Amino acid sequence: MEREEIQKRLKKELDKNRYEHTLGVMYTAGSLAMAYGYDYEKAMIAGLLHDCAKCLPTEKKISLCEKNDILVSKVERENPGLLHAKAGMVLAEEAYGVKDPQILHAIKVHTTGEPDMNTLDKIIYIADYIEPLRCEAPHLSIIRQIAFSDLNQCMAEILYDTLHYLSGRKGSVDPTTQLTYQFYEPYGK
Ligand code: DGI
Ligand code: FE
Ligand code: FE
Ligand code: FE
Repeated sequence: MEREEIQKRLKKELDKNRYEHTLGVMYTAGSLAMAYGYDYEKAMIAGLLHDCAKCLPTEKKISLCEKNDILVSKVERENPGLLHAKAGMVLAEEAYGVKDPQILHAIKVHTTGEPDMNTLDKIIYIADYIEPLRCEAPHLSIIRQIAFSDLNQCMAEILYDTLHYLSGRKGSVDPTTQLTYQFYEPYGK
């Protein structure tokens, strides 16, 4: 599917705020790609689709994963907000015709991250956090600057704040989020 066609379809599938966030992530991912010499069209497609499964019911997200033999962990079952990443990878391929394994992988890991991410993974993870409509996270202004100078340091800062935020909430931390932080922590300043 062409980017414009994907965009039209997402406008119907997502609620208004989520759609606008998605456009923010698309353009921010494109900008980060330009800053780091990465294929910006590819980054924009990944950004556009990263939350494509966000507005599906939990049951639907679980079934998308299970029928593709993707393991749904106990933590994911108990915190279904995590599931839209893996389900989004499946949906991007099945419903939007994405075949590029790097785009699919970036969607898969955009919520928890994973240790030793590739450039596109980091671009999408970071764009999701810093896009212009995001306003609730702390240190956003410095994190937005770091995003354009050092992707690994930026990962460290975002993960630090995310774990701090999660520690004050009821849901449990996904072990992958913890492992991702352990990997990037040394890059923090
Ligand atoms: O889908 P978005 O809201 O755009 O962003 P996202 O996919 O990065 O999801 C962000 C939410 O996911 C945020 O509320 C924090 C939460 N999250 C990230 N890591 C974990 C987590 N929630 C739990 N329970 N455990 C985690 O490890
Ligand atoms: Fe998301
Ligand atoms: Fe995120
Ligand atoms: Fe998002």
